Amino acid sequence: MAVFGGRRREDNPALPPGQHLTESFPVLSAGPTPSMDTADWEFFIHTETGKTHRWNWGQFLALPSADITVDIHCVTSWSKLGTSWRGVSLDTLFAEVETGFDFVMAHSYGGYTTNLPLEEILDGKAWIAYEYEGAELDPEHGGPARLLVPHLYFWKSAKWVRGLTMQREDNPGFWEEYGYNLHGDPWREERYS
Ligand SMILES: Nc1nc2c(c(=O)[nH]1)N[C@H]1C(S)=C(S)[C@@H](COP(=O)(O)O)O[C@H]1N2
Ligand SMILES: [Mo]
Repeated sequence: MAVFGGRRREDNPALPPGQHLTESFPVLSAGPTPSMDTADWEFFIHTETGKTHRWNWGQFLALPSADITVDIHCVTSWSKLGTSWRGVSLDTLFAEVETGFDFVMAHSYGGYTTNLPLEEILDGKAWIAYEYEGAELDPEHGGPARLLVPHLYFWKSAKWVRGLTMQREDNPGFWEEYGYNLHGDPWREERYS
């Protein structure tokens, strides 16, 4: 019997524990895909002082953008390596935001929410992505724009993102209320609470 060289796919060092590779791009949505006209789109960051920073689609696209190539990891165990996106860094969006709160709740058109520590979305770790593989982001994958937080399980990457509300405590979002982990680091297998 021939012994083949090379690694078993599941031994790939880019794969977090318990994950397997997929070449396809599965769609995971808890509800219907909202139909969003970019003319009505806006993104907000709301802070504890009552101040709301807002960007409409034109203002958002005028911000400096970045090309990002990252691996993504869904808690249902698929991982997809080397996905490429264009988006606006959360560092850019937070540049003029003053807050003393350490957590955010991400809100999506359609009602989905997910909670994140502020430090997990700053310093080059998260983007609002609006292109995937060089084309505008498909609505079923979160277009016109989605949160992209690739170092955490992909449920944290809110599709159809609408804004972020600063919160004092790490209150749970949609899946976290159902028992998903508050933090969601795939390398530590923080799947459930
Ligand atoms: N608004 C919204 N965002 C969401 C979800 C959702 O149901 N609604 N599902 C999450 C989950 S569980 C995953 S794995 C990814 C899936 O993104 P994809 O459908 O582009 O693969 O989106 C995340 N963001
Ligand atoms: Mo997921």
